[in-house]
Amino acid sequence: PLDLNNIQGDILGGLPKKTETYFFFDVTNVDRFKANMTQFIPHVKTSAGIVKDREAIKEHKRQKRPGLVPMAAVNVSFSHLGLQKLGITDDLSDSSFTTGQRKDAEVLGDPGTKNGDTFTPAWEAPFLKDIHGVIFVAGDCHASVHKKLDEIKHIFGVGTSHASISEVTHVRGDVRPGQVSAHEHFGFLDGISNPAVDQFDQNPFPGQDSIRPGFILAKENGDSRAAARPDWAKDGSFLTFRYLFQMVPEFDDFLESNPIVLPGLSRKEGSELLGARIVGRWKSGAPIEITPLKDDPKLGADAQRNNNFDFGDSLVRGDQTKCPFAAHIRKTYPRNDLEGPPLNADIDNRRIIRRGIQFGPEVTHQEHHDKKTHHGRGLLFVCYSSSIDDGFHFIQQSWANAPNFPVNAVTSAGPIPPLDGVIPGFDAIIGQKVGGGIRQISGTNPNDPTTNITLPDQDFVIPRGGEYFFSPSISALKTKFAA
Ligand code: N7H
Repeated sequence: PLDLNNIQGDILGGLPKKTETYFFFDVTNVDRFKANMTQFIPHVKTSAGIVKDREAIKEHKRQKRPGLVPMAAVNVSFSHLGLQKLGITDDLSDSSFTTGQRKDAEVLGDPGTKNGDTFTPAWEAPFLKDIHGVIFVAGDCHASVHKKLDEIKHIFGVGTSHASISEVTHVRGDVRPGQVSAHEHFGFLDGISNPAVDQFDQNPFPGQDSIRPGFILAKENGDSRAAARPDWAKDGSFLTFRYLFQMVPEFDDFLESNPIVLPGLSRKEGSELLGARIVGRWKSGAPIEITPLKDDPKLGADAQRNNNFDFGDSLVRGDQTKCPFAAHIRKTYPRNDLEGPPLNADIDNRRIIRRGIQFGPEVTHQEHHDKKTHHGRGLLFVCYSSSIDDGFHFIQQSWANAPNFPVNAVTSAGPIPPLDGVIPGFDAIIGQKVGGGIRQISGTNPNDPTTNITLPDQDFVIPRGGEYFFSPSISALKTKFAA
């Protein structure tokens, strides 16, 4: 069985959170840092701790006590540069991690400038600097998180003459207010579909695929790179962080200006349908594969049903009537398009566990009126997997950015034959055009699946920073990162 006391809590259970602060740091004094780590490690929330916290939250609700359970949970993660700084030279066998995200940004398709061979992504200044690690604190309210973060900063002497780390930058995420608290800024319910991990998620929801732990945790059953990795990497996981800004008024304007015209649909309903077809779910979370033309909020909210679908044999038939091939959830997890016959491809190594949180304010009247973003908002995207090469990096580059995918997808079982005249197009949410070309998607109109719709030049999601990290096990923290 998995040793839940040894695995950081965000990976398998997710830190319970209304707000979360990511504190990016550099190690400035290695010896002092290792000594400080000994004090810090007991603060790190484990997966076993998360299971207990969940029980406490359930009990709180059962007893109908007011407010939230006061809580602040801490995890820590290191970049390749951080490992180097600490003198840890083992190869973790992931080239994206070793390269670092700033250098990977060109391949990911991030906007930026090229000077000779050097590409500089158009990121916020702190993310262009070296970052050694990130300490993140999630909790029920700002006061709980502040208090905890102050304790942690105190341990590392931050801001004093005996500091062992210095702050590079910090970013704060907050779930959205009221009714939309579980929805991301475009308005869609998020956090519905993550894989269940064997030996941790005992009762997967209908339609929720179980994967072996080694697809998320290094050196566990299923990790194809296990043999190449050092012993201490066991039960750690790679954390991909992306600072993603969302152009919400512009996205809304695009939907409002391009309603899908179908008999019986009002203009407003036509716009909502376009949004649903771009994502693959209605704002309520209801999958369009189950309810293609009309939202069904009860279905969207029902965890027993809202993930219980696949795409039938529609890919084989080239039929996008129910869900476009380029819909965000179909691009990033094509389900039986690849896993079903005739390919029967195994894509468990493409699964990631997503743990993001929103940042920034609600859209103001002024922004809505101007159809233009004036205040930064979006998603602090975080995901875990036992390989960034096979997970995030691959999904972004070879699926979301690739207009042909999943048609012509090359899998271990061979390519899918081209479909008559249908090029699926970009993932309109996260697909990046990688230096030119017209951004198009097909299949947005259920009655006319071959018609292309052209997306505006300005992407709806804009990366402004990020890094790749490794979240070591507790025993690795004690033996390799502390003294
Ligand atoms: Fe995505 N969105 O609001 O449109 N995502 N995503 N994502 N995403 C999902 O199923 C969104 C991003 C995945 O298992 C939902 O839980 C936005 C990146 C995967 O069926 C919604 C941003 C990557 C899934 C969004 C963003 C992914 C998924 C449906 C950026 C990886 C699960 C809710 C600002 C490269 C698919 C749900 C499945 C679902 C949105 C980013 C991947 C609503 C706004 C960078 C694997």
